Amino acid sequence: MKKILVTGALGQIGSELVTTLRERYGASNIIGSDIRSNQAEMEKGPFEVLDVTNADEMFEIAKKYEVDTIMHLAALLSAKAEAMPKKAWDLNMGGLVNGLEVARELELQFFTPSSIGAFGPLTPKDNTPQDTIQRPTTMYGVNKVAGELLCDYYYHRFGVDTRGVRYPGLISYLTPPGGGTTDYAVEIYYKAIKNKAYTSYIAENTYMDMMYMPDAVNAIIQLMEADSSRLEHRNAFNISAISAAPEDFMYEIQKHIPEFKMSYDVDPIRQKIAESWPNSIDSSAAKKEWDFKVEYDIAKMTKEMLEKITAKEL
Ligand code: NAD
Ligand code: AKB
Repeated sequence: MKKILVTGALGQIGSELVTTLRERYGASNIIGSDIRSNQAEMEKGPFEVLDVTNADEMFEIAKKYEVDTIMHLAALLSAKAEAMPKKAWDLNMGGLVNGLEVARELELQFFTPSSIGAFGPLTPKDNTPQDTIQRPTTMYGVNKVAGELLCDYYYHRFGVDTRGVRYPGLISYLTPPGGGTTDYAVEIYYKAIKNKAYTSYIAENTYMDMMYMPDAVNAIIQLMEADSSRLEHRNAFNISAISAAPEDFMYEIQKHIPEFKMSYDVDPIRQKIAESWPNSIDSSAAKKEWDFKVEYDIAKMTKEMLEKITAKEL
């Protein structure tokens, strides 16, 4: 039976990952943790207030619960990291190295996500290969490339079973996104329902990879349960479900809300980040090495997002 410590568990991914893990492995075997607390979450299973930049605290909690795995999610996302680069470095790199050290000392399996943000303007933009040029121009991207290399290093140097994916922009209705460039693809659904209109801060014809949260959570489980001997890459697997620009979301939403209108008021900072990322990435290494697959395309996701948000807002 698995025993897993999840950091950053109250965030967009963690809040859904913890629920799925508790269903799969038993509530008492999943220890949620975050720098903040949440009474409702604390009542559903073990939960600890943990600042990942505190190495001793992370070690003590992992030891106390005798976990065999850390899923490390605590981080600052791209737009916030660009606004607070030094804080991003301290959290994104400091938290990661602390997690890897705990995994090394206690011989734990370790998962952490990288991002399409690990690519940059020199990376091939279409069908971006698994192994390619990575010269990101954002602090978030610098953190993600360094993190991918650090996870590889801990595997090769110390034998820590590190695994990870490069997530695209994730779309979900349960917990709002934490300050990224792809957040528009979540906001658009809320505004479509509330105002029948959305002003996009990302320009028309700007393509980025996206994925619906249930597929993103399943990918973690698929990868962590995969046969280790099949994994040639281990960390930073490209995974994607959808390549879309703002107008693609508009067309899909209009199938359900015909009066929905879209306008543009481009934010130069997030637009520049978006333009430095790929249009679409190639997930073939993940498919080959651990049978990565998704269930949701943009049409199926849009239908469910609109239904779930409508039910939630009632
Ligand atoms: P999020 O911003 O929604 O959640 C991050 C959580 O970390 C928050 O609950 C926050 O309270 C917590 N946190 C902040 N500082 C902390 C600290 N010092 N100690 C402990 N917890 C702290 O982020 P997310 O979207 O859930 O992302 C999780 C991971 O997935 C990150 O590494 C992110 O880069 C990566 N990722 C996310 C996406 C996406 O679209 N959501 C895409 C690619 C990669
Ligand atoms: C962000 O926009 O920062 C994230 C990501 C793709 O890493 N959603």
